[in-house]
Amino acid sequence: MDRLISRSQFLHLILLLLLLLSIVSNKSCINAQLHRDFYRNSCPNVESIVRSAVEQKYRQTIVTAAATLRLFFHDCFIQGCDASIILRSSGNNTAEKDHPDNISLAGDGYDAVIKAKAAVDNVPACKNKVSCADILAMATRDVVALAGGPHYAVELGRRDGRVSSQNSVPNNLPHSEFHLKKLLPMFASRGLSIRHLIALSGAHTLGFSHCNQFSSRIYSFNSKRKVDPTIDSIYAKELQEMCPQNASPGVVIPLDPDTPQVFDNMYFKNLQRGKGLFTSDQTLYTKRGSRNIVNLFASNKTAFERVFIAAMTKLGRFGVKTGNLGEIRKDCAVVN
Ligand code: HEM
Ligand SMILES: *[C@@H]1O[C@H](CO)[C@@H](O)[C@H](O)[C@H]1NC(C)=O
Ligand SMILES: *[C@@H]1O[C@H](CO)[C@@H](O)[C@H](O)[C@H]1NC(C)=O
Ligand SMILES: CC(=O)N[C@H]1CO[C@H](CO)[C@@H](O)[C@@H]1O
Repeated sequence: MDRLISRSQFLHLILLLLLLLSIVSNKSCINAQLHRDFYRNSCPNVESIVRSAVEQKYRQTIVTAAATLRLFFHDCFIQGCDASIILRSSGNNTAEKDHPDNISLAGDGYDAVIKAKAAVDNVPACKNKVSCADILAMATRDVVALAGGPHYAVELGRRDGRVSSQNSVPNNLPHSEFHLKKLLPMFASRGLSIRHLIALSGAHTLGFSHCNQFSSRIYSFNSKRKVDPTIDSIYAKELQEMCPQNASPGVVIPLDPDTPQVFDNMYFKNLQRGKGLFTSDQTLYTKRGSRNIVNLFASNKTAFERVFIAAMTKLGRFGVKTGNLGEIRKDCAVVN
């Protein structure tokens, strides 16, 4: 009768609380703390310092571009973008980078970060102010632009993780033999849509792979067929020539056979012609939903670049440590 609040008022209150809760939790999820001018006061020239160090490294060794881009992807996927991938193994702890899935995380990506960090720390005001995680994010943006890709603004303010364990690698990195069905949830759980997944896979416009990542596609597809029918037959022959069954483990094959050093949308044109190197590449072209997106990116470079930038920005927010979490590592390869 004289209840303090009516049942409907009570329900409204609950709804309001739920709404507030979801806003709060959403906020911590999207990491509103990252922002573009994070170092405006502490190290105002950080972007140009990193860019010139990375540019110098790229001019010396062009594979720096692919190596750095892949490093960023692995870092963010394994336990958030916290530069844990850069830590080296110590004592009884085997770091992420020494897990077999790191194969071809070419040393030049690490080197680019170490050199850029040295350049930043060489400026007295900036010394020990800029995280390795942010340097990796900036260096990645810079190599994409240097290789001919789009230039984009990078959000900053990540702190470096203090843990890197080989045990955190399995299940966190996609494998080359995965089909869309297995790839999608790995990206979705990091807030990345199918469009993001496809645009990010466009990073395979750069760099190289070892033969073992696709040898089953050209030698032992299944009991009936030797060669994966989704591979263009001429391309399959070329791959068999470059990667004989007893190929030395050092042999590497370009992911984009046409323009392996240019960040362009050739990757998507390759998929249209059955020239995706991995199952995880060609699978993007096998179902209509994803094929439409591949076709869009193949025909419209601007559309690809826009989604790529959005996806990199989103990837760059995943699991970041801000505020009091983590640290600013003095040496990117070891915790303080
Ligand atoms: C979609 C799932 C993905 C799978 C299954 C995958 C798998 C692989 C594999 C197996 C290699 C070759 C490793 C070797 O040398 O043997 C490779 C290379 C590479 N990946 Fe991916 N990748 C994926 C997504 C990505 C993403 C999202 C990026 C970056 C945004 C990326 C960037 C690269 C680059 C640049 C290389 C060449 C590295 C080099 O030449 O040093 N990949 N990837
Ligand atoms: C290595 O293991 C020993 C004994 O279990 C432990 O005392 C030590 O702290 C460990 N070192 C590292 C770097 O984890
Ligand atoms: C290509 O994509 C961009 C960005 O989505 C769009 O603005 C433009 O109209 C597209 N161009 C064509 C020719 O469809
Ligand atoms: C660049 C790098 O750290 N590569 C390492 C990857 O992992 C293997 C072991 O699985 C090491 O031997 C490599 O040195």
